[in-house]
Amino acid sequence: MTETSPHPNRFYLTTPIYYVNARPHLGHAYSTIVCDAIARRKRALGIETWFLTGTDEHGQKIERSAKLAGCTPQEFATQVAAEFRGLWDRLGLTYDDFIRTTEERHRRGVQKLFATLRDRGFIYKGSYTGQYCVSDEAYVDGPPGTPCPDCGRPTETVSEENYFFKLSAFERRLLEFYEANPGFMAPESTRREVISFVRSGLKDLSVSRTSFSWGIPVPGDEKHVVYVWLDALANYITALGYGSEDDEKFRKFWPADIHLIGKEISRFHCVYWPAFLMAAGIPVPRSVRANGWLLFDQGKMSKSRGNIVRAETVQDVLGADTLRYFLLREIPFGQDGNFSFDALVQRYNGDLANGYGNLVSRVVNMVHKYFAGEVPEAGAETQAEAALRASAVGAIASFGPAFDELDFSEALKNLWLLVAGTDGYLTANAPWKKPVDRTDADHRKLQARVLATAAEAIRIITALVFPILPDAAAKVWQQLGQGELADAAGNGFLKDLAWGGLKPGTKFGEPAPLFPRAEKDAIERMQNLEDQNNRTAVEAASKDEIVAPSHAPAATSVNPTTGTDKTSVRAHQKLTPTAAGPANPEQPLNTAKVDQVPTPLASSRLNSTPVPAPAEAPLAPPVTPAPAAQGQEAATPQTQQITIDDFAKVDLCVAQILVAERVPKADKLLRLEVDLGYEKRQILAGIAQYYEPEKLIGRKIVIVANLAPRKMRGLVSNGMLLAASLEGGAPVLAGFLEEVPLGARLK
Ligand code: ME8
Repeated sequence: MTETSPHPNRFYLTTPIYYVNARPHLGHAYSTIVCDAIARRKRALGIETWFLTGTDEHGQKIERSAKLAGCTPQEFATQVAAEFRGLWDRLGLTYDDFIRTTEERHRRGVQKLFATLRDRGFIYKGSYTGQYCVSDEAYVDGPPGTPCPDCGRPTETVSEENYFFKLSAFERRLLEFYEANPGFMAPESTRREVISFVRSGLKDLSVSRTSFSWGIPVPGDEKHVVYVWLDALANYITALGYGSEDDEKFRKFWPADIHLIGKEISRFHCVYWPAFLMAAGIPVPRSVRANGWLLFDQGKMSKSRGNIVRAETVQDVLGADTLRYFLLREIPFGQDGNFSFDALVQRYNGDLANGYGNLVSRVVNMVHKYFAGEVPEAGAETQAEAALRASAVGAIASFGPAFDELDFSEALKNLWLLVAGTDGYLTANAPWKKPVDRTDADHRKLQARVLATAAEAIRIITALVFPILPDAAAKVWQQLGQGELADAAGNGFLKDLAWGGLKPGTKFGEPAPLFPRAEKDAIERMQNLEDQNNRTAVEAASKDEIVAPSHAPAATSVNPTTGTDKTSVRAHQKLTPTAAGPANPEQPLNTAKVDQVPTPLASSRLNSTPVPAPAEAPLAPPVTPAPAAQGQEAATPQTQQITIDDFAKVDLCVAQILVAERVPKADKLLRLEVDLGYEKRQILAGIAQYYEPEKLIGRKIVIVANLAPRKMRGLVSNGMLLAASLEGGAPVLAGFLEEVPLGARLK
């Protein structure tokens, strides 16, 4: 950051406020842990620090999630917000405030901001007809059917009376601002992306919604709720008291020094937010810093993809410090990075157990053993001590700037050179071994010199690493006889950190293990904890769910239009990819079978051996074949056999229908918007004659997700759904009796 702070001895930093539609996972923990490490270092430098986090609880997405969960949005939000807060507390994160956007203090502040923007002439009434991505809560340019450019999900068409913010008026001003403040946003990829977005032209932005009500009412026109991003971004000032009688903190800490965010929300923070603030006459934040994505199993870790790992799992097996160290050391800040249990255990054993932990334990134990736990007088330095001292002094000089640039990985890598250097110094001087050519007195001198010097190097390492390994550092501080690290940090001990602080005669604390070596089963234990948690989540969800007959097109599924019991015909049907793929999409399903597409369930017919499924991902309900069906099975023509590799090419996924509507002038086609968890899509299906669109909403189906997109009637179909194709009858959509997460793969 190059800008001069208006309050150099204060620091205000924020995390994104997290949507309450998903439980917290490692991705959220990553951003929050980064902020916690920064906040700890700032405080330890004697800087008055305010660290804010919280939850984003309004908007259409949350309203819909609550509806699906069968509770009110407020109940839903309260439960998930408590989980976020609970996790931050469990991980020992030192946030100073946790804001929920459903709080009164926030409502008041948002309404004041909205009124200020309106009074200053930046808000006008208009109407918006266009596309909206509910998942990102973002307006999208383009005709109906345009996918969201950010997440790729299908957008919904919105036509509403809205209030607009004159964003277009800020195009020049924002570009000038970026130019004058090169440190405002980072990394460079974010900066380039944002600048090119603004350069391509800014349109006025709709800042209210009228088609749903879960939000903050627009002051003076309560049928509108404030657009959720204006609502959410304002948390950074409402939490400080903006809009209330007591705005002392706002005056003290604003503008923020760092808004730390994930890279996908840069536009909101680097374009909309400064524009809102400029329009309201409020100073803009000093910097926005974007972390890259934590990836797991090749994709961005996210609830919707179903590839999450919980922070609790890592904490329970290897401790919270290990998680912090891994995230900050392994992933260069700003870049995407892979998370894997393997890499985690490797770092743990290599850097913490065998590295820092082992070094501390050797030195502390030797001081106890040879000097009754009292730091000896080091005596005169030799070249070896001078070299180690120089390394430590270098570490003090370089660690801070790298850390403050958020280059944690580099900072830690260099600090670990000092760990390795100290280790090497110990080994080279072997204070535990007296060579035959040395007198006792000489050896004693060497022991004193080496152990006092190594202990001092450990003190420096510990002080520097404390923001990243707070628990371990506190233990080492005790062992080095330095007392409570929390007290030292409260007194700004880092500001005066210099070589030579460990005084002779200091009494060491008892040695205690820091990072016991992780055994082979650590990975398995973490994996088991995750599996167990996934199973519990699925079971909990299935208990709440009322499985209506229309959700269960299996053994006794009923045709929604005719009411016919399908048991007798089910057996000789195949689950057939439906609609958008093959020859004539308008052809009724029962005659448009797509046998050439291999389907897993087709190869394990409904009335034959159940498909082997992993316990955590129930596939299809067990099917008891009806006698008649068994008889018919033999008559079913056998399809060509395929190999498992052939089958693996077909991506069959669980999806949920969000929107279903008839396609004008196409009697057989329905336009569906389905949620795969990790993304939303539009699919066209030739089932309009058999299913009432309204009855399909909320239903979970199976789709072929990797079918090449196809255009029909001017609309793009992205995949096809599976249904049992009945000779001469209606198709029956494939579904599940048990609860299955969206995006679960059928395999
Ligand atoms: O976007 N890797 O909330 P959200 C790295 N409510 N960081 C990740 C991550 C991953 N795989 N997954 C999540 C919202 N994050 C809005 C923000 S702010 C005024 C409103 C982190 O629940 C990262 O910081 O989708 C990302 O920006 C944030 O969680 C998204 O949280």
